[in-house]
Amino acid sequence: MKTFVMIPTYNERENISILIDKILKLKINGLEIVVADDNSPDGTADIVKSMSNKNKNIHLLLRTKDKGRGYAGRDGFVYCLRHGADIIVEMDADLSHDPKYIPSMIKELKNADLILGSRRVEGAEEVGRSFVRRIVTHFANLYIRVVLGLRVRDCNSGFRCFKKEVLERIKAKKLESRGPSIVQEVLFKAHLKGFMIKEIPITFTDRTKGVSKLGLPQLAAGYFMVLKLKMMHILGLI
Ligand SMILES: Nc1nc2c(ncn2[C@@H]2O[C@H](COP(=O)(O)OP(=O)(O)O)[C@@H](O)[C@H]2O)c(=O)[nH]1
Ligand SMILES: [Mg+2]
Repeated sequence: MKTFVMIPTYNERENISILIDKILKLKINGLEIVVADDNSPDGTADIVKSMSNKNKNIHLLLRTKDKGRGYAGRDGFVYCLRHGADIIVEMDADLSHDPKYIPSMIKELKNADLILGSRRVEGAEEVGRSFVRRIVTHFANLYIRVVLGLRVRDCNSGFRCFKKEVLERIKAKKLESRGPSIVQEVLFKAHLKGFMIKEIPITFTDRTKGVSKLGLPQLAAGYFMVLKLKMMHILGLI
């Protein structure tokens, strides 16, 4: 069994090596780590490159065109599938997602096809997030759940563990979100294909180093993408 951990990065030089070391310490069998970096000006890719020179299980996917969290995630998924992944874990680089949950996420794949590290189920916690950010996330979540008809409680979680079949069947290569709405696009398409989705509680800790890339334009594009996904579904295109 090969488990690929796929991490999209943009300007994460203060976080990425700490995260990779934490993941390696888990000693997961058949582990590969793929960092999908959009040629970050802060040199994140150089750090990953030098780590990958010492450890062949660390891969740098350096992207120089079509920047964006969504496109990077899409290419990261495709890379994992092409390199023989059985299980794919997707997570942020900013240490908001603690790798300690990865082994239980993998175990939970016995009971579902897609496991979400969730901030909105019993036992979950959010640490260090501003009130404004919580409110934005709360309403975004409500909107996504209503428009897309999802029963998932945390539709914004980018900490997820997939059986490879999920990414194959939703045609990872054809994912179309440029930005962070890829999170909802993947979730909605997996839901439409009938895959079983399960949430497990996590403690989410807001980043302490580097800055968030989620601004108003990305948020607006995300809301629009959710509507577009709904329209495409109504029209029978997905
Ligand atoms: N490759 C790539 N990664 C990105 C981009 N924007 C954000 N990311 C990564 O996506 C993850 C989540 O981004 P973040 O800025 O923390 O968003 P937030 O958690 O919603 O505030 C982090 O690992 C970022 O480095 C991008 O344009 N390209
Ligand atoms: Mg973050």
